[in-house]
Amino acid sequence: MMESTTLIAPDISCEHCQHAIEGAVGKLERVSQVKVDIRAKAVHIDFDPKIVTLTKIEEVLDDTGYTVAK
Ligand SMILES: [Cu+2]
Repeated sequence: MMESTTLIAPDISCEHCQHAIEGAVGKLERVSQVKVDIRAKAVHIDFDPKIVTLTKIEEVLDDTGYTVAK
């Protein structure tokens, strides 16, 4: 069963950020969709929480340079 979440990463500012995030998070197993909304600084993710945890996704975002706001 897939789950959807929206994370806010305040450092998102342009299409470069969008592509970096969609590339990095999209590579994760059982992430079926990643969509970045540049203006909202938001990342919409559909994922299978049994295979890939939210913590893992946040780690990948952090490693890519986009720390998730809490
Ligand atoms: Cu950018």
